[in-house]
Amino acid sequence: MSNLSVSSQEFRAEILRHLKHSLGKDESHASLYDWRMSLSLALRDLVVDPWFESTRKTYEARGKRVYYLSMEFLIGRLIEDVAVNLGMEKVAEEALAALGQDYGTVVANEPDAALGNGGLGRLAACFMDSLSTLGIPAYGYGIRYEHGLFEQHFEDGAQMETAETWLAQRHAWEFERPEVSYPIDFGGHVADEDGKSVWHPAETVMASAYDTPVVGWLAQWANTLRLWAAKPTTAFDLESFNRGDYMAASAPEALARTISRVLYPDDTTNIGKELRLKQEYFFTSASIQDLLRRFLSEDGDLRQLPEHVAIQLNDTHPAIAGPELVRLLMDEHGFEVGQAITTARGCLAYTNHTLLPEALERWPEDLFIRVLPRHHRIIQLIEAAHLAATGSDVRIIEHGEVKMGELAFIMAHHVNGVSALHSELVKQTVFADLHGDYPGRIINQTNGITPRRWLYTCNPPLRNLINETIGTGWPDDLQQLEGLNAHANDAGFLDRFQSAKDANKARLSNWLKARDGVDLDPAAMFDVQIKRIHEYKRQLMNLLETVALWNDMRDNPNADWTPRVKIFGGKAAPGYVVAKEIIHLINDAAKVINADPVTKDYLQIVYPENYNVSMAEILIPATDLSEQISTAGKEASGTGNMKFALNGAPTIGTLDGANVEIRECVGAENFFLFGLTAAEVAARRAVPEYARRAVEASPRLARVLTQIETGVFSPSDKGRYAGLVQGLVNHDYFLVTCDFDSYFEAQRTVDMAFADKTAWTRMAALNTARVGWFSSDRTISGYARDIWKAPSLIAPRGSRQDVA
Ligand code: 26Q
Repeated sequence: MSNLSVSSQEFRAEILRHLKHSLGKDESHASLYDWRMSLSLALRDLVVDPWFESTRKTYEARGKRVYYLSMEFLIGRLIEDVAVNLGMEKVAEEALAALGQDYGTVVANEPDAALGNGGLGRLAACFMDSLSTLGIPAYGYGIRYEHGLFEQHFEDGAQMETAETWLAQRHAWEFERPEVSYPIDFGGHVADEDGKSVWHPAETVMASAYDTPVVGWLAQWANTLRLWAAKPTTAFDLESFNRGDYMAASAPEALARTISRVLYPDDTTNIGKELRLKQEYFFTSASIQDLLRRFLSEDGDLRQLPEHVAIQLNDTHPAIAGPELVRLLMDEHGFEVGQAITTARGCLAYTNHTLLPEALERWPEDLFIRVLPRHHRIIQLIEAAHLAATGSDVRIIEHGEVKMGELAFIMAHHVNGVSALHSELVKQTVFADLHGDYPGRIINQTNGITPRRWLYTCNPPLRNLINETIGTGWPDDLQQLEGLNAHANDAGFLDRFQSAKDANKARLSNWLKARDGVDLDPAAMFDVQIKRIHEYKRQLMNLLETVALWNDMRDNPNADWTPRVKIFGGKAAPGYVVAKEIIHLINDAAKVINADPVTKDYLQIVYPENYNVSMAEILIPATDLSEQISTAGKEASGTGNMKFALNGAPTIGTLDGANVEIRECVGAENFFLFGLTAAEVAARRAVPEYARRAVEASPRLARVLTQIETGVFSPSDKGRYAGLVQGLVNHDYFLVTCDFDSYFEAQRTVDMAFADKTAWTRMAALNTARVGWFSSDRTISGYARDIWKAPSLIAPRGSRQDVA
């Protein structure tokens, strides 16, 4: 089913056909946008047959479909992704070249689909890729936000946000499905009528489907990402219109459209906003209605639903799926409550992504009743059934709040964490009591990343070297990278490995120069921390170490320093004041340090604006050192950590999240470990004044804090960071002060290691060779086997022909 048979001449004709008939342009008037759209549409055409074929096979098999419900899909760009999966990359490049267009330039014209905040949303995108590559019939369900994650700009070093507008241009990849739409009800009241509870909603909006095909490796299979847009039930209120009140006439439309207007940019604080709850119910209800309609059109007997439907909840954001499914089974299909709950639970599973108490979703009960009165009653029934069945004292509704974590757990047949450590902590902390009530329900599925995007596509130099060294079978069987181990002492191989890294560093340097006018020293170590800005991720500790290093360099300017570029990237939630102060401080410190003639050949800080998926694709292959330095016990998994290791960047990191498993795979000698363990963190918090003591014990740290506090980096506003520093000395919940010395020492070990070029390259290559296990194909196979019981409908990869 691969499209390798399309020649570049034929494909060029297809691009021109779209230019003419879809864009209405001729060659002489075509803009970059026109070329990009024509290329995308020509590629999309090639996905349609595999997509239909997959749908047909799914229908014939009458087996199970997986439904992945997620508020976020952080997709990024799609042109290269689709071209690579179709085996059409070269053909597309040649066809464009024949038309006088540069493939790279056209590809870069595509806006990122930024329908997510960070790790959770990107994980969903990697999972969609793997579900298709593995040939598991699946739908992703989410929201078609009109505005994705905000764009970040710096004004005098401070973060400013502007609205993202990816849909201002036509979206090339989607198919609008006006005929697929469902009413979504809100508010009103529940009446008892003839012994039945009947919901009389106050408002209704329509959920309207937009489908994007997601094609897997070599186009063996394609699934669907179905995103819902909110639309009014009627275009406008004709009565008002006829009265001449045109504003009132369009009120229902405005109201409806706010629901899918914008992605909430918070990723760790539960904001408790009514619109957020409406968004959650909106897309969850549409998805459940859609999958029930599909099931009923094929099978009929709803008691069999769990044999045909596996619903995965990506965190608690779609946790209303439980009560919604129970509601539909009871109110529309005559189930009695116990049977409805059992049937729903047979379908549902829940993935937890955080232990941070402030991130756990809870809704004020009065708000919940106002928006979803029927579901409130159903949750009471679910809670009663749970209490009766287990004798537990864990409630879903407590102290005037509806707790979505407890709801998701109780309604799921399996609950999983996202790394080995995290899953253990889920058992021991947030869900300890429920774990006792339902032993065996909590399992682990360590996260993974798609090697198609995160190695094959984003790192051509390394891809080519790997192909030449171990063959071309690895993109859908990543454990084959182990074959590189045998070359770890081969000087020729290591040379080529280093050349690939150098080429990627040069690419990054050129890109940064063109974008921001920044010059990088290609011989320097590129030390990179890219992720959302959060106190627990400790970008601040990285900055403190940078300042301490700067001090040491100035104290001793003639020593043999290892040149470093400290690269930061990431956005802060707009309302997260401390995170924004940290961004400001990094930029302020960059200004002073980068201008210092004493250290300028050895130390530079770079913080490019507006970090996103596409920037990650340039930064990660160019990285020498991966920063994964969260407070142990706080980062559920991390997935950036896997991307760096795969692209040949050793980690400096704590024993947190999947770092633990990465270190086991690559070997302790190829990982720069530092810091307290999760257990030590918990113990240290009990020590009175632990932060003050740590600062007193570390003159190096004390000096840095004094510099920041007294305005060395903010001369025009000397008190700017007094609060930030006082917060560290007095609270330091994330133990930056306690881990500082250990981190600083580990960084000096890194300096020494980097100075030995051959040994460093070997370490980098061994990272690549040994992290094949972190493919999201492995993760999805685990979900399919342990949770979904969903088979693949394509031939096992060994029995297929390898295509180079
Ligand atoms: C909740 C309520 C209201 C508004 C927003 C939210 C919200 C939105 C997004 C809460 C959390 C998120 C995202 C969380 C997230 O990205 N978690 C990360 O998930 C990754 C994939 O499992 C892990 O690798 C990371 O460790 C984890 O931080």
